[in-house]
Amino acid sequence: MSSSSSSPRVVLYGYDASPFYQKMLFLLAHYKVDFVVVKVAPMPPRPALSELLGVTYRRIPVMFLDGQAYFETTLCARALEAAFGGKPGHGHSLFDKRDEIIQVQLSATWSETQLFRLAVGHLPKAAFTPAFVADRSKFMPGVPFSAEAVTANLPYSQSQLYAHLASIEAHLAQQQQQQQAGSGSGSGSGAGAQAGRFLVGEKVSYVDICTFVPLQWVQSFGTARDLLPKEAKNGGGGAESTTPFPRVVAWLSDVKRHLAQQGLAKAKSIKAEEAATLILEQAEPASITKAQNDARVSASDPLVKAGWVDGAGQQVLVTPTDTGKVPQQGSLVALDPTQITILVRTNVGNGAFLAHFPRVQFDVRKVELAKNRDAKI
Ligand SMILES: N[C@@H](CCC(=O)N[C@@H](CS)C(=O)NCC(=O)O)C(=O)O
Repeated sequence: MSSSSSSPRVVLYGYDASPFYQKMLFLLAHYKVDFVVVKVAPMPPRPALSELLGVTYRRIPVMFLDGQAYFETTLCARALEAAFGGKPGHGHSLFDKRDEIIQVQLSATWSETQLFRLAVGHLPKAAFTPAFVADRSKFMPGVPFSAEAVTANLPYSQSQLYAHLASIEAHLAQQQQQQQAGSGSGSGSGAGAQAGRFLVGEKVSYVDICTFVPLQWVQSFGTARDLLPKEAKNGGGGAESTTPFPRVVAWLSDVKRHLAQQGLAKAKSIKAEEAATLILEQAEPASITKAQNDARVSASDPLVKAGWVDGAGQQVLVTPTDTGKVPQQGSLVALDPTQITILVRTNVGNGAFLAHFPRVQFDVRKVELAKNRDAKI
């Protein structure tokens, strides 16, 4: 039972106000991938995931590619890159192979953690409805989350944003100087006016998209308009001329333009039931069996040595350690140095699919040890 070759290979779960969901729309637009979307609520419960697919992981987005789940957007990006990056009819590779790994690590810790937290520190007052405050206080335990707390801390958040923007501005200035020196010395890259406009070279890269997401989010709030003014409507230099960071504002516009040129977010929304059927059809038993046969759990893995994990086939819980610390249960298929794969069984019917998590910022341990988990992470 396999789905037709014209079925979209990607199913994305999310809601429009989520910046990480928007990031996935940008990536899918860049790679020119046909995909469908299941819109879910901005707060749990999300029966489209929990009831139909047995997904208890609480964060958004969740992406399925060829019937396999990818939790966490950098992992999603790398799966999309492997499937589509640079292939005929798809967008260029977003990862420079010379320093892909370091770019991924820096994006995850700098853009996605530090800048994202700063963006949350600039949320407008209207966002803080009682239900949202109650939910997101549980989502980020230990981080005071209320209109009052965010307002009281705004000078710090702005000072941090100021420092990060100054670094990006200086980096862009350096890039442009090098570019000018390069063309002056007759090296003749011939790359034209766009060269050096992006963070790591002449083309949009993964670093651009990761860094763009939280900064564009702040820009859209208008709560830091002295630093990041909204774009001038007519595309003139108005916004750039009133900010200390004109290169950053111009770079944000360039990334936005690149994404718009890719025909941003033309996804079709489908019903949760239809999506679950499609995913479970694509989750072919043969590829699940193959993954189980290739199972990799090394006896020298630190978690195996410590007795937190015994081996493949065992029921484990995988839990984010930074935000939304809700575990996902499944049977362990692979524990690689950088990635965790489990088999998740659906609550209804007899479905099952492979689910992948990064290892950084995720805890994995056998179910029997679950009681210790909250104390440890
Ligand atoms: N590092 C994660 C972060 C995901 C994340 O924090 N998502 C937010 C939405 S933007 C979320 O799930 N918030 C709580 C919720 O929507 O229930 C990723 O890259 O996927």
